Amino acid sequence: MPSTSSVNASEIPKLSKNPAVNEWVVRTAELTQPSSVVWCDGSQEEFDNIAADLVESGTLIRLDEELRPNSYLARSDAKDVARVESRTYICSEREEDAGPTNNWRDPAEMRAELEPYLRGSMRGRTMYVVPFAMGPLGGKITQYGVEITDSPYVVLSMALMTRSGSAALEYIAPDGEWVPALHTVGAPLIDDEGNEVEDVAWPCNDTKYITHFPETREIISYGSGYGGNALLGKKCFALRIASVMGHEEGWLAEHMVLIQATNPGGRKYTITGAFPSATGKTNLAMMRPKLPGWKVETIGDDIVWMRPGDDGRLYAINPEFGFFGVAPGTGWSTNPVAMETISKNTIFTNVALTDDGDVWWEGMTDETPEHLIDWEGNDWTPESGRPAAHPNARFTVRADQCPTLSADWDAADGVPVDIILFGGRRRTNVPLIYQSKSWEHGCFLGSTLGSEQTAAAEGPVGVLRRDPFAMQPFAGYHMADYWNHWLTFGERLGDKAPSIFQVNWFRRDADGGFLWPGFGENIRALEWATRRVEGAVGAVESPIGLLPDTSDLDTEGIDVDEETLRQIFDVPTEGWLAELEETERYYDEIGERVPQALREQLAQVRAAFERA
Ligand code: OXD
Ligand code: MN
Repeated sequence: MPSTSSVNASEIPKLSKNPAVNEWVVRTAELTQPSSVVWCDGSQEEFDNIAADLVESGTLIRLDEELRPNSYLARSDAKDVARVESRTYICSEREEDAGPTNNWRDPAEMRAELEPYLRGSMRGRTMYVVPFAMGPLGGKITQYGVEITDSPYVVLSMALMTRSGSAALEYIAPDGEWVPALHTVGAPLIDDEGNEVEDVAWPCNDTKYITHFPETREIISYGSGYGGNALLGKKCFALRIASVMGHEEGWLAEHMVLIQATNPGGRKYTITGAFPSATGKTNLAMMRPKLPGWKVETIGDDIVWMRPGDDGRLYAINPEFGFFGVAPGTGWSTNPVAMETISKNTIFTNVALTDDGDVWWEGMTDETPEHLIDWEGNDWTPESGRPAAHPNARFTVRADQCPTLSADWDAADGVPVDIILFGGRRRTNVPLIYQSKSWEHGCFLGSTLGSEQTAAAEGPVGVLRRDPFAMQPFAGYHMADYWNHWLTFGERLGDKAPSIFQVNWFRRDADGGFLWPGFGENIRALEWATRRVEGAVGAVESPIGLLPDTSDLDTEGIDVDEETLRQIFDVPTEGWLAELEETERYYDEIGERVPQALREQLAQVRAAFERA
């Protein structure tokens, strides 16, 4: 039964050493009018109590204790299943600073527009205050934030995805920087007339706003309880706001995986990779390499922050503390490490429930169960003719449950990067791997990255969409300025700059079949990259970049014959000229701020095709 009176401001604890945090908490409570305010300490006891309450209220289903210890299933509202880019706004002072890839709104106007939605939005609910760190506590690259939310599901998710609670609060110094991140599901339990409204398992609002104020480093999210819309440390802070911070302060906030690959001789390479949403970043992060003697260790699967260190190299951290991975397609044959990671202490969202109280999704096992309860709570059989799990169903789990987690994953100041990968889901044109000719050329590759649309965001699945640096939905400022920022690192890092490679695990043959086995076999492409870094192997010049001599690619033990290799590395002139034309159109859409250096790269690639 919700309390009909809202909390009294004088009763709200002021637990931060930073008076601005305390004031913001009080101000937000006065605006949103919750019935109580709880500062989260991040303890296991707190987690367990909230989870127990959510089981009782029907938001969470506790899974079978033997099969999936201490794990839960949540089913979202069917209209709240992915990030909503159409309702995501960058509210910079000047429109041109948001650029053509973002929805821009004037900050004052947006605040005024949000005010009536936020006023009373938490009535009858508890307002949770979740201090959190993005990055290892006390690290040089780390940043701090406080999320206020009225969603206990979000509190649990933040506890898995970030270093949160009292420990993080301690690091917000009295005059230290921190990002206020306000989240409400927009579903008060008391209406404007004072009547009680019945709660539902997944409260949300048909109207959604995911808003960012880059100059004042603030986030306000209204109406959604799902993933990147609601776990504000992730896309909103660690990418959109952090990319602006990085632009101003000389560092990079990227939508990247972060791994270490060790060769049979014991040399360890740190690799980051920008891949658009749902293109197998988690599979790469947790790869079991199929080449004998190789080891891959995991540091992060989604976001990387990089900053030049005192030695002139580029240092990287994973600012997150957990994985919010796409469940469908994750299985014992494709990603056994992820399957082990999520064997316990995991929250699943929008997957199917088995009759014995475990979870299931398409691609998890070779055999499909005969009966399930689908992600919407309905009976399901293989004959139902619809997926049992939502295509964007997720698992949320702490990173330290990952059996391949690197010992360096919590290194306070990060690890120096050797290799940067750019990769999309591309049926045609793009070879398995090739190297950039220079830093500028590498930036060109990043800026032209594209991928076939997946279910991680709204939009038609399968259509090729430009996703430069995999940051199209996440760069919090003008895309061309962002490209320019990347270009500046060429000079700053000089010969200490990581080597850049383009990869594509998804090339298809004429019948639509995948040409390359992918997954653990991708180590064969990475192995070539590491040998290039060592200068131990040559490369073949091509108009698009430096290709492997196919005899340098280790294909022993896999079913990839010479003809297949030829197709995998084919660089079709016609297809590329069409693509370059499209790239030029795309650059024109981004506008006149596109760096001249990138236009020159485009001209050089085109000229090389014309010469060939
Ligand atoms: C994600 C995404 O959830 O990129 O990581 O959409
Ligand atoms: Mn992502």
